This record gives sequence, C-alpha cells and structure tokens, in this order.
Amino acid sequence: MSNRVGIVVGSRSDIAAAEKAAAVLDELGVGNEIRVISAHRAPDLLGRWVASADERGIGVVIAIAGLAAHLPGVVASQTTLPVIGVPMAGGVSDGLDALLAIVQMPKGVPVATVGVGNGENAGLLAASILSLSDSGLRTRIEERRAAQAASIAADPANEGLSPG
Ligand code: RP5
Repeated sequence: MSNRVGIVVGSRSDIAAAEKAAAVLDELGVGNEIRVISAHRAPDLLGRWVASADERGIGVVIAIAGLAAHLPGVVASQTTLPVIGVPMAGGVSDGLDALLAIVQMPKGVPVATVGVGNGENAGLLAASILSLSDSGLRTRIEERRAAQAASIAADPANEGLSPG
C-alpha cells in the first residue's frame, strides 16, 4: 500500500497526536508515514521531505506543532498539496498560542486547522479529501460515521429513544 498521507511533527514530543492521525488512517485503509522534522532545527531536511512526498504521490500533509508552530505554514509554502495543521499545547496559552499561529496564515498560502491536539480529526479530514477521488474510501468513512452514531444511540443513557 503506497503512502497517501504524510504526517510530520516538529518534535518527538508531538508524536502522540501523529499516532492518533495514523490510527484513524490505518483503520480506513489509507497508507501513511510519520516523520519527525523541525521546521527550525532541520529546514533543509524538511524541504527534501516535502519535495519527495509530492513526487511519491502523497495527497495530503498533516503537520503538527506547538510553540511558534511554524511547521504547517512552512510546509504549505513549499507545496500546493492540501496541508492540515494540528496545534499542540505546551506554550504560554496551553495550545491557544499555536492554534492562533497556525490558523492565521497569510492570504495565498492556506492551511486547514483542526483543534488543539486533535490528530484524529486531522486524519479524518485527510481521508475525506482523498475520498473525493476514491469511492471505496468514501464508503468506509460513511460506515465509520454510521457506527459512531449507532454507538451513541446504544448508550444506556439513551435507552427508549427511537432510532433516528
Ligand atoms: C515545536 O516546539 C514542536 O512542534 C513542539 O510542539 C515544541 C516543543 O518541542 P521540543 O522542545 O519538545 O522538541 O517545535
């Protein structure tokens, strides 16, 4: 299975969010890879990875970072692939700092941004983007949504409610 989503974290300390994204992608049968490359500490290596991701057919990049949180924007500056940014807690405002940094990309270079630490939603959004040209993947995403709704309906707290 070729990798269709590239996940990059700015530090090993961000890896838990990357693993959440990879887990949902694995569940949906979407090949993915996780790299640990700081935009500040290893800018040349980051550039080489982004170029190689494009060449290898990766369709979406998830970039995960805290503090100054430049990684998603720097990746987006080097490719026209869709980039999803995941802000991480750890800075002065418990992730609000990174969220504001990532969401405020200047005009012309967009980054889609999910909630603080929300690797799962980043994985799901990446899968949804790829499903535009993959009907099997779209079906698997729809089935996951249905299972999610069914598990909420099955919660004993919701006993007696008619199915929607
Ligand atoms: C960012 O700085 C990383 O994305 C991480 O969230 C944060 C802290 O990095 P470490 O000091 O733990 O390597 O670049």
